[in-house]
Amino acid sequence: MCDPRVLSIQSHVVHGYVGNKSACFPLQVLGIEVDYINSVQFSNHTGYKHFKGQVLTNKDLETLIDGLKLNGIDKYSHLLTGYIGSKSFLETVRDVVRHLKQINPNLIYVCDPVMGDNGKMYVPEDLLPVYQEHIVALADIITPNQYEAELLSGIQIKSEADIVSVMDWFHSKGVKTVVLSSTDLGTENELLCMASSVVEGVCTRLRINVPRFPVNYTGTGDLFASLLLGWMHKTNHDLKKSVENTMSTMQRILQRTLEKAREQAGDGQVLTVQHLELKLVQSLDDIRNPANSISATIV
Ligand code: PLP
Ligand code: PXL
Repeated sequence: MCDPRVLSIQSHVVHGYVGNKSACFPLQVLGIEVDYINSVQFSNHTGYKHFKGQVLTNKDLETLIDGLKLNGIDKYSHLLTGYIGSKSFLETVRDVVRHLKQINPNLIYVCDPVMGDNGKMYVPEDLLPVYQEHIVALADIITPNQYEAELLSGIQIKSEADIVSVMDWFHSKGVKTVVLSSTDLGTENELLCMASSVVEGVCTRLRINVPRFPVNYTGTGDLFASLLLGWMHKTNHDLKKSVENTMSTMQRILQRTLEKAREQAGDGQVLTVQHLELKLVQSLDDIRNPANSISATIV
C-alpha cells in the first residue's frame, strides 16, 4: 500500500466544525496526509443566525489545481468532496476528478453527494443532474443520506428491500461501495445504516443499528465520510471493519459533544448550535482507537 495523500475539497469555517474542519483533523489523527481546498470560507456554519464570508469560484478552483499541476504535485491516493453549492463548481470538480484519475488511475474518489435532508433540497436543483450524469459514475465510495439516495436513484425508500435496490442502482453505475449512513427505517432510539460493496463481482451487504441522539448535530456527515475513507484505507478495504470503527468513533464523539453541550449550557437550558459544535479535538483518543462498540451484521 502506498502512502496515502487525500485531497479534500470542502467548506472552511472559522468557528466550529463542518466541511474540512470536520474532515481533516480525523484523517490527520489517523496518520493520513491531507491537502485541502476550502470551497468557501465562512465565519461559521449556515445553521447559525448569521454567517459571513467568501465563496471560491470554479475559476479559483481551476487556478489552484493548475498550480499543483505545474509543480507535478497533483498525485493523490484519494479525493474527498462534500457540500458543493453551485453547478459550475460541481462541473469543475468533475473535471478535477477526471484529471486526478488520469494522473493516478488507482485514485479512490469518496463522494458525499450533499444535496439535502428530510425531503428538502438545500442546494440549487440544477446540481442533481450533474451528480446523476457525471459525478456518480466517477465515485468509488459514495455516502448519500436517505433523501440524497432517493433523489439520485429515483427510487423511494420504504423498506430494507428498497435500500438494497438503491444500493444496486449505484453499483450499476460503477460505484464500488455505497454507504447510507442514516435512514429513517430504524426505531425511535436507533438509526439504521446500510452498506454494500462489490469487489471482484462479489457483493457484501451490511446492516448496522446505531443509537440515535436526541439532538441535531451539524458536520456529522462530513465526519462520517472522512472516517470511512481513513478506515477503508487502513483496513485494506474491509467494509465491515471500516463501518464498525467509523460508527464506534462517531458514537463517542456525539456522546461527548452532547455531554459537554449540556455542561456549557447549564442545567435544563436549551442547547444551541454553538453548544453542539462537534467536540473533535477532545476526542483524539477515540479517533485513534475506536471503542469496538458497534457491530455490523452481514445480510
Ligand atoms: N446521527 C448519528 C447518530 C449517526 O451515527 C450519523 C452517521 O453516522 C448521523 C447522524 C449522520 O447522518 P447524516 O449523514 O444524515 O448527517
Ligand atoms: O456539513 C455541511 C456543511 C458544509 N458547509 C457549510 C455548512 C454545512 C452545514 O451546515 O454550513 C458552510
